[in-house]
Amino acid sequence: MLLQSFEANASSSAVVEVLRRDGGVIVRELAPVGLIDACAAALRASFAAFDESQRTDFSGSKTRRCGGVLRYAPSCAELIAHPRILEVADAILLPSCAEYQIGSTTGIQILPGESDQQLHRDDTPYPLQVAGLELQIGVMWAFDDFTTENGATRVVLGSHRFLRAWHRPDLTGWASAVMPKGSALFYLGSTWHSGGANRSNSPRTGLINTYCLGWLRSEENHYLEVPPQAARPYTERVRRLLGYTTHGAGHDQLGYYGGDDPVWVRQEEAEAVARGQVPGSADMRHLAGAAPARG
Ligand SMILES: O=C(O)CCC(=O)C(=O)O
Repeated sequence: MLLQSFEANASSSAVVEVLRRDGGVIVRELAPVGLIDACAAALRASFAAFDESQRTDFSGSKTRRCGGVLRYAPSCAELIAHPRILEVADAILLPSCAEYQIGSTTGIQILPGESDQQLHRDDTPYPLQVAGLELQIGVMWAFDDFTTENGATRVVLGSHRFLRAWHRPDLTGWASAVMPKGSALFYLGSTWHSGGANRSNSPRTGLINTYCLGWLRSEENHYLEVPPQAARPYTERVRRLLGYTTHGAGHDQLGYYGGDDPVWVRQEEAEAVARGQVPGSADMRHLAGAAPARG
C-alpha cells in the first residue's frame, strides 16, 4: 500500500479527506528548502549534544532526539504555525475543542545502522478512546529526502480505525513515507507508525510536531520548555499554540491566569508598544488594543 501524496498547492480539504480515510497523507515540498535548511541548522547543536543516557528502547540505539525546539530554534515556528498545517489541524481538531495546542516538538535524527522503531500510536498517553474522536495529529517535516533506505517514517494505513480495546491491529502492512526534503507527512494520533531502519550511509533528520485538543494536557510542558521570556518574541498565534491562552469561556474556562487570559501576553506587550519598544508589528498593535478575553 502507498501513502497518498499531494503537491503543495493541493487544497487542504482534499488533504484532510485522505487523512481521515487513510490515517496518513503527504504534502510534497510544502516548505522551501532554504527554510528547512535554516531549521536543520538551528537543531544541529542540540543533536550533537544529545545525551546518550536518554536513549530508550523506544527511541532507538542510533537515534538522536531533541525537544522543546521553540526555545532555541525560532525558525521552526514557521513550520509549526505553517498556515497549511494549521488548516488541516483546524479541520481535524476544532470540531472537538475551542482551540488546540502544540503537544510536542521533537527533532529526530536516525543515524545509519538504526533498526525499525516499534510501531506505536501517539495518543496512548491519554486513557481515552472514542471512535471518531481524534485527540491529536502529528506532522513530520522531512529535513532530508526520506527514502525506504534511510528510515522514512512507516505508517500503517487505516490503523486509526483499530480501537485499542477490542481490535487486534494488523501491523504487517505499513507504507513508507517516501518524500522529498521540505515535505510534510500528516498522521492522526490514532494511526500506528514509527521511524524506519536506516540502511543508508547518512542520517535521516526530521521534525515531528504534534497538535492536541486544547482541553488535554500537552505532552511537552511548554511553560518550562519555552517559558514566558522565551515565548514573548513569537507571534500571538504561536504563543497561543504553546498554551499561553485560555480554553473555553466562563465557567468552562481552562488555563486562566489571575482569572483572565494569561496577562503577560497582553499587558506586557501593550506596555512595550506604548513605550515604542516594539515598533511596527501588527500583531503587537492588535494586542495593545485588545481587551482580555473573558467568559
Ligand atoms: O522518526 C520517525 O520517522 C518517527 C518517530 C516516531 O514516531 C516517534 O519517535 O514517536
